[in-house]
Amino acid sequence: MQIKKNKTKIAVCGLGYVGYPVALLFAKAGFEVVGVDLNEEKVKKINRGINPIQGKEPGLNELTKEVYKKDNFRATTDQAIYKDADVIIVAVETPVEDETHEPAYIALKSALKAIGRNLKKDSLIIIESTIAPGTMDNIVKPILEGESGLNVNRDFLLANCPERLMPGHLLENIVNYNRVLGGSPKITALARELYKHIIKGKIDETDWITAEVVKAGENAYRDVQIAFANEMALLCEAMGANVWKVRELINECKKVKDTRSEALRQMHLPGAGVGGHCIPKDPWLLIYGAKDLIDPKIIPLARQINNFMPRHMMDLLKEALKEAGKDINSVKIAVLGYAYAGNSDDCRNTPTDTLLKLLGQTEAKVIVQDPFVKDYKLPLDQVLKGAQAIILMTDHDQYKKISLSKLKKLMKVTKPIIVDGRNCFNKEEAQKTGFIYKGVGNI
Ligand code: SAJ
Repeated sequence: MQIKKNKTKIAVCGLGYVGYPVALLFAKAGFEVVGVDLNEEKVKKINRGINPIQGKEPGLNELTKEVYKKDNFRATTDQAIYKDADVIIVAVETPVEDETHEPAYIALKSALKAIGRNLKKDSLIIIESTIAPGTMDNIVKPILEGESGLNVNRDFLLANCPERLMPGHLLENIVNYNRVLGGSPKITALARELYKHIIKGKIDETDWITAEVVKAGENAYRDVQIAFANEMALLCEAMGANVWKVRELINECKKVKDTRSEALRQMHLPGAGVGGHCIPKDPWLLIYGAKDLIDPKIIPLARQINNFMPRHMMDLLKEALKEAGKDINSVKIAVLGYAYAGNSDDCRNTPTDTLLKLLGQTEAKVIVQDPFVKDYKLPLDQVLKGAQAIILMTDHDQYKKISLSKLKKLMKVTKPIIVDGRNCFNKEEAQKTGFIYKGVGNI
């Protein structure tokens, strides 16, 4: 097969935050693209030229309009269109089970079955979803071969090119981030021919298992780095140090000229927890690849530490209420921030859910505010009025701008409390203003 813009037909399976921008970029590059999604509403929206992705995504609305005019991209729920596709990019969700942390491949398996049943000879299939190491060999290949009766490499080509996307930067990431491309050399060379139409970043060719381990591993590494910062915060609280000052001075060490890159030396940010669509799940995908073979310690422990942090916010609240001589069951608590990351509306796996569950076990009156999340866009003065404590869970810029004296005036209580999960307020200033202040790593 050859990759030619006016000839190669591309199908994108899954029109979420990965598949939708990828489909648009290939259409913009001049390919005929059909996006397949099971969500009828979403398909209708896309075919009316409406961007289905929520949240601030620079350039995505404009690209939606530009491609809509070119009329070479359409969406459908009809999986039979794979019959005409020369290239099929799979970008469906690959969550892990809450209890077992095992991959939940429902979407992936059903997509692969539909593709296998409609597989065209000599087509190129590329898996962009994040998958546990070994999935290409043990799940993807057998389903595609089993459903199609064709043989990989001989009758069709199969590659793994894991997405590396952050909400809020989708188009920028697809175009500029370096990518890893797993498959046999002939296949990765062909896939490179395809991706060069939309990717400016470097493309590193390797094999399936390496590509799978790199993607899950890079996020597991970040999770461990964050867990270290969180454990440092807990240690600093116990030892009476300010973790933010400690972190600043540790990172100051980067001034020492040495070979390691500064980023590798940077201690990460302690906080109220780790949410999002990838960091909480990818470590589990990574170790699943070695299930029953070895018993990893650091990676599960990092998950445990990071999952503890929203619970620790509750501990800090209880300590502060005790100092204030207040009973949790008779106070109002204002939780600031529901989204999992600052200045985002993305709430997937938000640590705030864990905190709300714990608060829900008390009689406290709890109110949540978040300027980016539809259900919580409440006026701050209404939320703060009469609140004995605020718990800062998400570092939205809006929260950092609130003056402490204004905060105190709005709360209108004696011995007001700040539990600061993201180092948004200055402890000394808060105390001077009359707050009981408990910050993660700085109490
Ligand atoms: N967090 C901390 N401390 C930190 C960094 C993050 O507590 O030092 C928390 C955040 O508050 C958030 C969670 O971790 O709740 C995840 O934050 P994130 O910055 O990792 O954002 P994500 O989930 O969008 O991660 C993505 C990942 N990108 C891909 O999977 C392609 C990750 O690999 C990136 O490193 C990360 O974006 C990034 O660099 O922003």
